Amino acid sequence: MQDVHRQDAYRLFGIELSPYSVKVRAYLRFKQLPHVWLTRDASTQAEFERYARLPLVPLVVSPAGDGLQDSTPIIEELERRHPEPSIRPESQLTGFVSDLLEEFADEWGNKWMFHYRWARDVDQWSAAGRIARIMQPTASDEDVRVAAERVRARMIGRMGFVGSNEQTGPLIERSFQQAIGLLEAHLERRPYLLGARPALADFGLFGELYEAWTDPTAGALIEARAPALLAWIQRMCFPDVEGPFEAWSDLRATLLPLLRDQVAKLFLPWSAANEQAIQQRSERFELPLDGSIWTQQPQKYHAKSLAVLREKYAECRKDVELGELMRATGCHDVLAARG
Ligand SMILES: N[C@@H](CCC(=O)N[C@@H](CS)C(=O)NCC(=O)O)C(=O)O
Repeated sequence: MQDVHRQDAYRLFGIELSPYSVKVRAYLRFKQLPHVWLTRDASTQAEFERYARLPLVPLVVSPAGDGLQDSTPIIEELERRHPEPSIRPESQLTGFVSDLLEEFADEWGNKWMFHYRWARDVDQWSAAGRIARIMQPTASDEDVRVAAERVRARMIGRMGFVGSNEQTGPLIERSFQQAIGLLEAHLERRPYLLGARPALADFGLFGELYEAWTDPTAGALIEARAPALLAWIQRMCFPDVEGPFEAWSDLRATLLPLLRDQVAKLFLPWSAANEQAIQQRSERFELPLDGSIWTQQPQKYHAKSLAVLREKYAECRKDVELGELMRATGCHDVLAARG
């Protein structure tokens, strides 16, 4: 049994159904950093509030007592404190591709997960029931059912925040199905996205795809169509170094289509339109995407992480091969724009 009072370890406050929480947990496991997983519930709320600036999980409290939030900065800070084994390929090009895919996973991949989880009755009840039970492990079935109904209503009400609605639902589902096909082809040949050891991109995509796999509808799609992806999801629960990162020339054939057909065609145009809507203080934005019209209210958080991604791209601007790849895939313009 884990000693939940241990103060000489990282304390990770999370929820099993939160993609960003399981992303950080997989990272801590990979780094073999001593840590305690704490479900954020009534019993841990007081400690959570002492360290959290935002009411969001995951929260990591270090043994020295500093609180870290937001999965990407959490991982980056822990990488600085504990550099080995590194999750960053030595090549600047693959390193940036990893950053880009992580951002794509956190922001666009989250739409797949959230949409599939809350769009249909069967998935809503599965997730709401699990959340309600985790929050009240000793409650009666009847109390859990009542709590699940509340969770279900609250989460359905939040679908609009990630842009899932009747108009966008079919596009989100097409994007997910295409993405798992592309990832399947890529992961048939290697244990992790960038070779024989996990990179930042693996942790980001794992969070979303692990959660999707636990849900009935998205999980059935993964199981039916993507056995290598499923094996990767299971590997990523306890990731390990199995060998070196691969050269871009080896990754290119099956990773380029993901950058071109998903990151450049869907995610980055959406990012740019979302950013513009925030700047113009619009309540909604619309853009043509994949043959239909995307419409949603702007997502504030995302504009900040897009700015960070652009800074990372600017830092790599001397890498000619990266510039060529970003141009060839159609990613360059949004990444190089001033914002
Ligand atoms: N960008 C943040 C997102 C964190 C986030 O959205 N967390 C969700 C759960 S996945 C949350 O805490 N929602 C409010 C709640 O559960 O009370 C990260 O990467 O950590």
